[in-house]
Amino acid sequence: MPRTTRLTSLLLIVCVTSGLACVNKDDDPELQYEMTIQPPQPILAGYTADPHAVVYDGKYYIYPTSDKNEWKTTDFSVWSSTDLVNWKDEGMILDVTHDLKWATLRGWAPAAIRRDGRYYFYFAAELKIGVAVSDSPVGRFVDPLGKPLITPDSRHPGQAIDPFVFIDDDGQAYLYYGQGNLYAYKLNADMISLDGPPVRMTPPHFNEGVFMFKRNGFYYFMWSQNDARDTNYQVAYGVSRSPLGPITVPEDNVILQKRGQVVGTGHHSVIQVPGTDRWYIFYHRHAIPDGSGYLRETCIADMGFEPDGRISKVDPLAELLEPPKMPVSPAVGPPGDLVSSVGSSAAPWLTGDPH
Ligand code: FUB
Repeated sequence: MPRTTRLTSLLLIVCVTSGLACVNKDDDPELQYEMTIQPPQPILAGYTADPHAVVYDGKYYIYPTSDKNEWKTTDFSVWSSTDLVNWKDEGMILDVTHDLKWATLRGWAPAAIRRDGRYYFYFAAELKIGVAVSDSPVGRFVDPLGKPLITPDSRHPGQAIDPFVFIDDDGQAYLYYGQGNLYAYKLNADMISLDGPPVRMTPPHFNEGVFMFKRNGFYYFMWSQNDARDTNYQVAYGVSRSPLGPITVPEDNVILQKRGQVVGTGHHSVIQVPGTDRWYIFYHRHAIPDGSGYLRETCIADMGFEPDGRISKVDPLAELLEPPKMPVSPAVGPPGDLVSSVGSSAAPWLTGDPH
């Protein structure tokens, strides 16, 4: 029996035998016990959020939002690691205030990818989405367009924030984004222009922070629910057979939510250790002890799957299991790709109506 369950049972027995009323939420022994658990340490120094993790050539990188109060953020930096535990601040890669012609503030929630030896960095600034390019994963990045790639549009309700980029096995690239609604554009091979209008593919209870990866032929779409300032900010998912949906949502599809002192768990990303079926989730929480929805910190946790392909629940109070050594020849697919190396399996739970 897990230690928490043992303790809960013990406390419940005490409640019953002593006649104490244990119904008040503040008296819930499980919740009280959870509050005593020391949360894992954040992995990046300072206040950061919306961590987007990638793997290039056997090295891990995290591109986060550099948090400032009221989300008045002005620049982006990148961190690198070879072991997922020790992270080096590689410095600023884009200064929103000085490097863009079309925005000076509110640089939020980036996404990064490599194609043909060039590195592409998608980000929101002043509720528009831009793209910047570099020859190195640690920048600096330059805006090749001199204007946003995506601007708000009354035909597409919701905020133009929180981009996510993905290149499928056939080479087609997609740019997903949105708050309130989830949209997907096809990107041209140049990665800095859009191919046609967007597809709306909003799943139920979607708020923002879309992320997608592919495993065993299924496209796993993940997103954040509720407002980022809410302690109930949490991560949910659905799956599709296509990169453009529709998305089918399984029952009980929230896989990461507040627990104990850890609240506001969301806007995440996922990496697969190349050549393995080991997965990690990177997410932010309200900084402990004095954070908020504006002052957050980046964390990592193990992520896994049930035998039928469902994503297992992530425990934000669990310490990281020993990270695997990065394989010497890492690439299963292109570096930074997320194609699984395990065989395909049926997903009998994938029977609900797609959205
Ligand atoms: O970091 C600013 C905003 O907060 C992001 O765009 C949202 O996803 C939320 O995390």
